[in-house]
Amino acid sequence: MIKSNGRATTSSLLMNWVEEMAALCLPDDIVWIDGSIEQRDELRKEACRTGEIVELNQEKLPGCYYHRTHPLDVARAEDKTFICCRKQSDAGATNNWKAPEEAYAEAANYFRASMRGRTMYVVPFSMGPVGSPFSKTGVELTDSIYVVLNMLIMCHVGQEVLDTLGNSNDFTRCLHSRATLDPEKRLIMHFPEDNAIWSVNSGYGGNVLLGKKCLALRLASWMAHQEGWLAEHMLILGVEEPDGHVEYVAAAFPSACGKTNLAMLIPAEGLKSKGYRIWTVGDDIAWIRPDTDGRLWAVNPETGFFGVAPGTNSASNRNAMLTATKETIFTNVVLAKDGTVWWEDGDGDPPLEATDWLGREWHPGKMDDKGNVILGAQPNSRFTAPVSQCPSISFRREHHHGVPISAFIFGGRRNSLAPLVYEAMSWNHGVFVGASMASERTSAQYGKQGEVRRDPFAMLPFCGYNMADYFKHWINMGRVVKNPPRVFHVNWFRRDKDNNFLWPGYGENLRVLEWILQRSRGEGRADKTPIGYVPANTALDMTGLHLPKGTMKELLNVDPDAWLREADDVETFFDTLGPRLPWELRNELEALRHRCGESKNR
Ligand code: GTP
Ligand code: SPV
Ligand code: MN
Repeated sequence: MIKSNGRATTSSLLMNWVEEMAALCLPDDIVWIDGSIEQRDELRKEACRTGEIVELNQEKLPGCYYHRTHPLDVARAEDKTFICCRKQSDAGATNNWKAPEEAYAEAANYFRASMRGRTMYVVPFSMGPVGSPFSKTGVELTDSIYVVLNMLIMCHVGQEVLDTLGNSNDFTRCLHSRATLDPEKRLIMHFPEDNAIWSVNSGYGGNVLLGKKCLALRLASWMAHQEGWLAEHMLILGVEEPDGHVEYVAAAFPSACGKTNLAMLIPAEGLKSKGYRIWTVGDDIAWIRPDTDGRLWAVNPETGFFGVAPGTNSASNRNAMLTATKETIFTNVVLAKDGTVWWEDGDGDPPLEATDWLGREWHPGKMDDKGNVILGAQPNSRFTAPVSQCPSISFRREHHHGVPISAFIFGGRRNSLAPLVYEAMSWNHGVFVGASMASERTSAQYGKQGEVRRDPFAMLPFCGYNMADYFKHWINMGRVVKNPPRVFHVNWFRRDKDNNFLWPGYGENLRVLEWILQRSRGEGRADKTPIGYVPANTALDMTGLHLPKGTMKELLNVDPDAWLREADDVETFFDTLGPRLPWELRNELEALRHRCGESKNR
């Protein structure tokens, strides 16, 4: 007989499903998460007792906790992630696919009795404000308190969600079990036609916080395609001008390529006198809808940041550091003896006495047998912190309609080729720029680091349907709105011959944002190149930033030969996407080749 803390819902649909899943996973207990502080505190105590989390120094880091994932479970598992729709062609060439019946049966083998001796937590959650017409409801069943505590930060959770849901069937059924954490048996499966997600044998963020990448991107992108909106891997930020006018941009960069950093930008010293202020609306996911005013409006469906720790410090991202000072969960960073945390390129000196992310004794400069320095924090270690604690959080964050978008920005890590910034020549060209995005692989995904891979719209791992259809959907979106935003591409990561970054990045990126907003208003001087418009000489305000002579020229340089090679590579990629690839993109590709050829002959 399963114990339970009582019916928290009158919905027979929900009760039946919870009972059905319990009959599969066989938990000892079922606990409904009500969203109260009292219950959260009980769960924290319980997880500390079992060692699932560690309480940090409550004087220095009030309400903060520490967690280590399994050493083989530190990033999203893209090769174990599947879209399980009836027709394989609807998942498309970029997604792993399994037939739904087969997928359920395979995963059920791992879920069966996986919660014996454990508790099943029922987590009702809302992506977006509870009850807003733009929000989506989910219920996640999980055997991990770590997951529950993260969900409490990342989205709206609790009784309020159940009350709003009532007896409706309109919720995403999310099932998660750590099971044995066996990487060979790990499966992250999405059933868009059933509005369901099954995740088993992982305990890492993006694989298990099912409201985030699984619901808010993979399933939501499927829904958005059918319903006429966009679910995107984008940050949203507002730039406030001295007169109080705020304009908003949305930017897509692949994982660990600077969304959180840009979303929380603090204006560079040299630009302070201009009086700009940056407002953070979101750092990872944007849901975007056309509105009656002929513009696109965006909301951030999350209430928390799940940010990369290494590299985050008071100089690179002061707002993130200030956000993560309380009520924060730190995962896979260095745990100091005094109950504080540290990570590479963080604040302050590394602790002399500490344990590393693997739980081993660790000290600064520790080396392995081969003389290589041992990192204390896992490169994809993260902090989970409430957005409400962010000093730059936008007052419009919870607004039902969100914010109107003036510009879309695409970007990635490119050692060479892509200039600091360029503007697309039209909406369709902008879609081409998004579709042909590429970036060096980072620690946020398994695979060879540094290798350049195509990552269209930063959605390669997150588009829940056929990528070619997704491109067409973007092309169509430009037609349904009267004033589509202009589209830009940025690259903060271009390097010189000695492999140093040419651009200082971070707060200095505001110089580029300023030009982007000028261009969207029809101002800002630009030069036409084969790939689009780049800032004209002296069009970027460089007050207070002294780059070595020639650097700006190198940053904005467009090499037609290199772009012709790029065009070949893009074509090879497009060819893998199958027959549904929109002809408009093939036209854009040929136009790019033509312009590069012309510029060579000039
Ligand atoms: P996900 O949470 O995985 O989606 O990542 P993200 O896109 O939010 O990336 P994040 O902002 O956490 O940045 C990842 C890494 O990029 C950090 O190590 C940053 O220090 C680095 N980074 C961010 N902005 C810049 C920049 O302008 N220039 C340079 N050189 N590095 C940057
Ligand atoms: C990303 O990898 O893009 C992230 C982290 O934002 S995760 O939630 O793990 O997907
Ligand atoms: Mn992300």
